[in-house]
Amino acid sequence: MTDFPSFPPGFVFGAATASYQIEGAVQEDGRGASIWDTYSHTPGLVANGDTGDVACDHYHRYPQDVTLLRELGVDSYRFSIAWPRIVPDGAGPVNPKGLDFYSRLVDELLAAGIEPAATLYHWDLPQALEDGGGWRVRDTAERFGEYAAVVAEHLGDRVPRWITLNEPWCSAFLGYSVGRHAPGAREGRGALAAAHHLLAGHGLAVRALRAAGVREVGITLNLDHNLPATDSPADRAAVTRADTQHNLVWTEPILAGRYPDTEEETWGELITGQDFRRDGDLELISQPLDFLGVNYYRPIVVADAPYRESDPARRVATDNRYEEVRLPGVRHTAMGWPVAPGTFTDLLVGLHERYGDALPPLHITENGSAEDDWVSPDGAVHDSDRVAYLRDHLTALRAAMDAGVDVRGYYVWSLLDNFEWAFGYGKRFGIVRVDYGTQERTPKDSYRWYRALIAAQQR
Ligand code: IFM
Repeated sequence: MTDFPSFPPGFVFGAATASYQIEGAVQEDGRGASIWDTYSHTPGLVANGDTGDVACDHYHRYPQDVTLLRELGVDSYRFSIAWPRIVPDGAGPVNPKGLDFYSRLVDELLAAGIEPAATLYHWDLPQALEDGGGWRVRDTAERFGEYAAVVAEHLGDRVPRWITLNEPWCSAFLGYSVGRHAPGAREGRGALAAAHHLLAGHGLAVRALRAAGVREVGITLNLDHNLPATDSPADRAAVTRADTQHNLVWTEPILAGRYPDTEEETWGELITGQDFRRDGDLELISQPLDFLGVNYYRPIVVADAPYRESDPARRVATDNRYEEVRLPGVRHTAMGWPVAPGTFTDLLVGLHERYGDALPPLHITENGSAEDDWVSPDGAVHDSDRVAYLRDHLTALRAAMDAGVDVRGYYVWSLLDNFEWAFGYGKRFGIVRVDYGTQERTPKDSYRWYRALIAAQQR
């Protein structure tokens, strides 16, 4: 008999996915091109030359995937809407067939007794908007607000929980500074402008969703728990810069209506002048939310480091004079990420302590692990490392709740193995295995474990 952590009645159990990672059908029913189509089709950028062209073929197989969700027993399913399916050129005509797809998905979920939770932006920006400057320019934020209004008008009555952006850190910094995500840019001020315009776009989308009268509005952040490699003042200062770049750049404007007071020491001359900020932006960005979505996977151990680029004119926004070092003595997942569940508790408790009453209730909108799992001769996938990861992180979550953090839900990442961005299909996060040759779905041991955990709760 397994001992499961228990959660209060009403706690939401869910599973999550994202459009480009699972849908495929990139040229069907009027969908426009996204920056991920362009990026993945550029030779050398994605492992193995993988693209999202077919992915898990969810666009055609969504009824089967909803059946998997129903049999899993989840209360809610978090999916994302592909902006280029709805507004193929990013601005201008709306594509009714794109809206129809999500409408059918939502109806299928509701018929299965599952609450839809929709993310408006999980990184698939219409390519036409990138051609006009992408998130570097204010126009993209304005267009995002318009797109949010269209989607909310059509689905707002049936989708109770809305997430404006998924992990804007990745959009701004992996996309415009590190260059490991679409559009693959390596910039300084461009990335900081992108961060600000993502925040402004979030604010405009919140307005649009509120105007449509939807039930719950939030944003999802991938918050990092940064630990100093040593107790030295230099490593501690490096943690401050890492915290600013990963966390405070989002949480300070959204939750406290201010920019981080550590931004100068983090970005130096890149942040001075800030001509992309406008009067009234902080009010727009800090509109009250019904929940904050937190995605958590691993701690980051940070050590002080010199600038990677000696020429200040060539520095990018993530060149914050720190480097990640390996956490000794713990297992690492197939992503090379350390498994240290106690840091999940610490992150949540720290967030609660920092923001107090200004912190809305939390939903853990992603948590999970990539493992090198395989189909055994008995036809099953015995992913015991993933089961241990999920068990230990749910236990750590429960500990944070016991310490006073108000957490209302948990979504496992991910329902399906899927396109893991620049890593392609080689990294498997699913609790259901996908055979990309046949599109066969095989629930793993972790699926059965999660199902049993949900069934064991007092509802
Ligand atoms: O696959 C991603 C997801 O798209 C966003 N959060 C992290 C996951 C694992 O890397």
